[in-house]
Amino acid sequence: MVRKAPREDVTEDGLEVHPPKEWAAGMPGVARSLLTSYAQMGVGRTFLTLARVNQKDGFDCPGCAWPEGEHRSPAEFCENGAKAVAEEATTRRVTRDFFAGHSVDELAGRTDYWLGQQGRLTEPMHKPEGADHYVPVTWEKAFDIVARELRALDGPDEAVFYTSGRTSNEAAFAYQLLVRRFGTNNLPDCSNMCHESSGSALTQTLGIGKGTVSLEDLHRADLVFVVGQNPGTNHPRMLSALERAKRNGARIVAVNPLPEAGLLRFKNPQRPSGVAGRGTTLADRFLQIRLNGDLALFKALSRLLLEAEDAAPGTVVDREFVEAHTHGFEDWAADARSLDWADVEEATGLERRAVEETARDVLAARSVVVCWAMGLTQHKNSVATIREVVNFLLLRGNVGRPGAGVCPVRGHSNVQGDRTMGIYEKPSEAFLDALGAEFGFEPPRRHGLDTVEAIRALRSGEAKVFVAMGGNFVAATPDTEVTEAAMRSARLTVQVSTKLNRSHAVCGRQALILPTLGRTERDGDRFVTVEDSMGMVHASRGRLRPASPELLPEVAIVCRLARELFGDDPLVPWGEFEADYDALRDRVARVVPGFADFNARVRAPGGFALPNAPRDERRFPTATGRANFTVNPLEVLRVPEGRLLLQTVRSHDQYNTTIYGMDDRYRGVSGGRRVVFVNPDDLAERGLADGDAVDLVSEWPDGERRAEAFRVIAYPTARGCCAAYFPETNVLVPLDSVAETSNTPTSKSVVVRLVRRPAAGA
Ligand SMILES: Nc1nc2c(c(=O)[nH]1)N[C@H]1C(S)=C(S)[C@@H](COP(=O)(O)OP(=O)(O)OC[C@H]3O[C@@H](n4cnc5c(=O)[nH]c(N)nc54)[C@H](O)[C@@H]3O)O[C@H]1N2
Ligand SMILES: Nc1nc2c(c(=O)[nH]1)N[C@H]1C(S)=C(S)[C@@H](COP(=O)(O)OP(=O)(O)OC[C@H]3O[C@@H](n4cnc5c(=O)[nH]c(N)nc54)[C@H](O)[C@@H]3O)O[C@H]1N2
Ligand SMILES: [Mo]
Repeated sequence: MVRKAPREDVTEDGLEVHPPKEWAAGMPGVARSLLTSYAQMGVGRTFLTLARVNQKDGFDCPGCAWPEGEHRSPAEFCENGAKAVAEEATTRRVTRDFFAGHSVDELAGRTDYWLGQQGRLTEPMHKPEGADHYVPVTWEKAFDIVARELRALDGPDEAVFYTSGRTSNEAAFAYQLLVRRFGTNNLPDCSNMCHESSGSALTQTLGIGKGTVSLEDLHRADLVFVVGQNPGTNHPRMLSALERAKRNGARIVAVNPLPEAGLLRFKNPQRPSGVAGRGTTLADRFLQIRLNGDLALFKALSRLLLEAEDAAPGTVVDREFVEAHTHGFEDWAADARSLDWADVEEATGLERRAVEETARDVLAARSVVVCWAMGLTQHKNSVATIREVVNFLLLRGNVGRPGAGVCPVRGHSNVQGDRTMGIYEKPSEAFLDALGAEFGFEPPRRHGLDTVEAIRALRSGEAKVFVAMGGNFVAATPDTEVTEAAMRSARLTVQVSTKLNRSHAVCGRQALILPTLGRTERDGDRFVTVEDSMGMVHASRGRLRPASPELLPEVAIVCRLARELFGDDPLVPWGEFEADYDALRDRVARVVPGFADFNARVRAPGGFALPNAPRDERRFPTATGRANFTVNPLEVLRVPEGRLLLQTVRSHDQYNTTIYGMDDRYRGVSGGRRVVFVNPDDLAERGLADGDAVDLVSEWPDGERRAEAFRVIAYPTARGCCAAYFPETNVLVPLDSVAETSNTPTSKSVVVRLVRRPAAGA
């Protein structure tokens, strides 16, 4: 399977490569964000909009899920948050004339960048079966088409309802209710590709699928690990929290194959010293680990802690905690003690001394927080790796006390809230019981399809209708060629979207685009709510005039579709929900634990915190009723001779599949995205050099996959590893290469070989 570079990527002529930066944010960050905003929004709108980001009476930044905290500065946004806002608040528009002028096939030949640059969608559009263009359609007709196709199915499980993570709590709750009332749990979401591994590992070990720290805990920690995460680009406001922790005396350990700018040094744009000075050195220790080496690292650290305990019994292991609150310690400890150092060194690429020094950091710290993101979640053994992080923390009682705990850093701004509202293909019995009791129906009990399973079901024809509440399914999912073919075979695809993207162009035989409001826009006098990465729920109120008078809020789209589908529904007052989100929130309050008195509490400034049993009361609602130590065998990922391990990452100029621009400033790249970062020694071994053109070829039992035409960049990544951007490299990730238990595509460990391309003109 070959993925050709779409036409606009031939701007690669302008590609320039400079040495990577050693610090993040600061003045260039802010100046950049304002420039981006001006270009998209105009000056007045820029100030009006950015002034309202993350303020207590404003809207939640659609950038990431990092919490806001108590003391907000007047500019509580970052460079990349501003880009996310500008992308949504742009004054550019996609109109019916645009669709008349561009066929669906032509749009499929464009890049994600070009598509996103066209602006906001303005009215519902329909591609009838056999047509080559989208044509305008009324909302009534659009809902009629969807309802008809859903009713025509042989059963509700033939439909799939995807969700991306920007959807508000209100829309998510209404949407899952519609889907379950229709009769299926086919509710895959972007989480399946994102933090599903965290959810799986944490639910089993701690009894909650979320983190156990508050922002305050991070500020108070003695030692913070930042593992498999690039906060300088993806969670820039987290750098302020890390800086604050440092001022309070914390040490920071960065674990990453790449020396990411934000991890090394930070200039805080919101403090005068940040603009001019040298900024703060963030990471005290940088462990340049091999891809997939983290399970070995955490196991090795635990083993060293156990040895320290043997040398001075009663001083290292938190016996009281282990005895009172955990299960499985002895089995786990026996396994950890048998760890083979040669395996650790091979898996991590780290010297034993570096691991030993890190263990000393841990021994010196009263309280430890481990933060992580996609570097830990997108591997075959991700769930095991995260369970090993939990073991490491439990050992010294670093869960459920101030300054300590697990901190999976979420991606999309409401991905955590969507899950809390029931967007989940494997809902708990308790949730279904509560939902059924509240609305008087029997929800389906059979578990539904996750993202990878949904693609398989579309491919085999078992699923026929695909509905997406946001996101860009075909571009975000793995195995591009396979997924695109699967999607094109669907009878109907429906995309509820703010902006044009590839999933509108690579669509089913019949397709609908339903344009919706973004976070920044006024929804009458209503507000919605979101939950951040640390379980704080708060209101979000858009202020801008909607991009077009034709747009409907997501809640209205769900409710009107429901009314079309169920007619006069005696059980659910869809009309009332659409008009009055308080009525909807009252129902959430009765179904979802932790939301009692939702309407009153969410109106308090800053919102409210959801209960978190491990954090609040050291209670672990697991199968054993305790926090579980687990045994996770170390299997060193050995790469065949001549191959490299590829990770697919984000550049500084993208939001997942939304490409803001062609630069990756901190990594020193400008003017292009088809690049692959490789260690200079690995290049030399292969007879390759910086600047060479290569194809990336991944190997899998069912065949090879190829991504063509990448420029090699000699880069200080860990040996044996390389990195390139997603979504361009998604074609290389086989659909069946997934994490055990969580079924997350293994986007951070793809075995590839680099194949030199013939010189230009040859
Ligand atoms: N501006 C911006 N913000 C975003 C996003 C965006 O695209 N743009 N996306 C949002 C979303 S949905 C998410 S999930 C988050 C993603 O946030 P991140 O997880 O920071 O995103 P990635 O670019 O995938 O970066 C993965 C990081 O992990 C490292 N890594 C990869 N493999 C390994 C490994 O095996 N071990 C270790 N220790 N490190 C490894 C990589 O070198 C890189 O630094 O960001 C959110 N915020
Ligand atoms: N190879 C590889 N693949 C990956 C990853 C990786 O690291 N490597 N990361 C994975 C991760 S972590 C994630 S989260 C997924 C992301 O997967 P998705 O969430 O599906 O993708 P996005 O690119 O975030 O979706 C962007 C689209 O969302 C729509 N949108 C934006 N705001 C709104 C809104 O408010 N409402 C509605 N209805 N629509 C809106 C716009 O039309 C925009 O085009 O990708 C995954 N794919
Ligand atoms: Mo994500």
